[in-house]
Amino acid sequence: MRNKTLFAGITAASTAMMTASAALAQQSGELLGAPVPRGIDFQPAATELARDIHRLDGMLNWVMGAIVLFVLVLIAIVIVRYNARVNKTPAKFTHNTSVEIAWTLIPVIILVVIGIFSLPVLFKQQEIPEGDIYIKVTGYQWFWGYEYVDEGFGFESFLLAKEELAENGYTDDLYLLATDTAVVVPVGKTVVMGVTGADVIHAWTIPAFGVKQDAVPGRVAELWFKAEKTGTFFGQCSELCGKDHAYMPITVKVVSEEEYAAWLEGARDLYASVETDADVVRVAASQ
Ligand SMILES: [Cu+2]
Repeated sequence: MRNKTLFAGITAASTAMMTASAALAQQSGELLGAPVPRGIDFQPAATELARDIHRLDGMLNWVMGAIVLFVLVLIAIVIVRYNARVNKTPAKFTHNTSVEIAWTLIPVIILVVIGIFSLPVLFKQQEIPEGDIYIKVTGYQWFWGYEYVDEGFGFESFLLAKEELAENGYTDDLYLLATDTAVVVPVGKTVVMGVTGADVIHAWTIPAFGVKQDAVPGRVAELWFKAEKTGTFFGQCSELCGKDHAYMPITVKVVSEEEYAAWLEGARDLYASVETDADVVRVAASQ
C-alpha cells in the first residue's frame, strides 16, 4: 500500500514536472537547456545530434533490459531447480559445444547490431560539415574564451556570481550555469567550433546539443551543431581541470537570424577593442 502511494506520488510529480516544463517551453517558444530539480532524463534535444543520441540510448536500454532479464531468469531457474535439496545427484559434465557456440555467437550478433546503430551516430558527430559560423573556444583555468574567427572579435566568459544573476536576466537556480557573456548563434545554421585548451585539459559541452569535446592544449579539435530551436542552453566544463573546475560554466544563446545580425553589429564594436588573454598569448608567442 505504502509503495503504491509512493509510486503514485512519483508518477504525479514527474507528470506535473513534464507538463510544467513543456508549458514553459511552449509559452515562450524557447527552450531552456538546463538541468531541472530531481530530473533523471536527458535535457530536451535541440539538435539532430542530440535526438540521435537519445534514440540510441532508448534502444540500448531495451537491449540491456532484455539481457538483464534473461540472465535473471537463468539464475532463478538454477536456484529453484538445481539447489542441493532438489537436485541430490548433480551432473558432472563440463562442456556443451552447442551452448558454447551459442553464448559466443549471440553476444557477437548483439554487438554488431548495436554497432550498426551507434556508429552512424558517432560518425555524424565527428564528420565536421562546412560551417556557416566558425567559433574558436579556448579553455582557461577557469573560464572560457571565444573567438568569432570570421568576424575578428573575441571575448571571455566568466561565471556570474549569485548576486549578479538577476541583473543579467537569469533566475537564481541558474547559478553555476549562467555566464556574464554568452556564445550567441543563429537558429538553423551550422556552427563549427574549434576547441582547444590554454593550460590544462578542459571540455566544452552543451548537453541539449549532444556535443562534448575535450579542450586539449596544443591541439584544436572540432565539434559542430545546428540548433533547431531558439533559447538559452547551458553546459559546464566537463574535464576535471583544477580547483575552480566547477566554476567555469558555458552559456549559449540561440537566437533568430535578425537578432544574431543585430548582436553581431554591437559585438563587433564592444569586443573589437578588448584585448583577450588569447591575444596576449599570441603576442607572447610571436615575440
Ligand atoms: Cu575546465
